[in-house]
Amino acid sequence: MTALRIDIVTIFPDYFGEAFDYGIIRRARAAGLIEIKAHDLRSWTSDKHHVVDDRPFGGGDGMILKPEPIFAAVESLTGARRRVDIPQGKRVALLSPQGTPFSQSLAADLADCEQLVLICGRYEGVDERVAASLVTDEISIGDYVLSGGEPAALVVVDAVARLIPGGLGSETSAVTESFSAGLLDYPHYTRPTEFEGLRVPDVLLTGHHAEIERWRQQAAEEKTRKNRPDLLKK
Ligand code: 6GU
Repeated sequence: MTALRIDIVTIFPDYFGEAFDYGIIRRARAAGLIEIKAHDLRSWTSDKHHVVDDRPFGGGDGMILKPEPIFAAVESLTGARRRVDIPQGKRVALLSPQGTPFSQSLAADLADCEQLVLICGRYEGVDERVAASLVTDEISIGDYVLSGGEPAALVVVDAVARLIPGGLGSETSAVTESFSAGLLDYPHYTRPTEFEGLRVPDVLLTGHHAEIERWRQQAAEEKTRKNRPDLLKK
């Protein structure tokens, strides 16, 4: 068993602060299952002012992240200067709103690799040669625009860390819960049985395990129909 190494490339390394010091990520790190480091993209610049961005060819608003520091970062972290040279077992992902949608199955794929490099996009874009020729994956976490890839990197690290074998509080919950079954999770309740007139469904108090199982399946389907009907149409 060798630890999954996650390298985050960002212009805001301090953004990640204590983010990896809590919960499952902290336990996975403490257990040696995962190693996470945030690197400053500016450390791979070679000019005096550590410039990482420039104006877009063709005009338009905003600044574009330059290719050279990103290619240098990936070379120093993986040994490869092109996607085709990235070794089996390593993944290099650009986080951008133009990426393929992040999903539980992609998280499971990434949890299986030995090294994951996450490149946080910033400003109005990243020079397209990074997506076209360098990275193995371009990932978006949803259909909305963030000002940078840093919050998305946190999302990816969290989803991946909890899928590493041995990194879970409860071994089975990762496989039985939402999405792995193609449905949302069923509703959960705990004490008290009545709170300000709001009752826990009686069936959950009966101890009839088969009936409880049936109720949970049906409740999961209803919740999915209400909140995520798109999941049922596949
Ligand atoms: Cl990965 N980055 C940015 N900047 N915006 C996003 C995103 C990523 N995923 C959804 N929106």
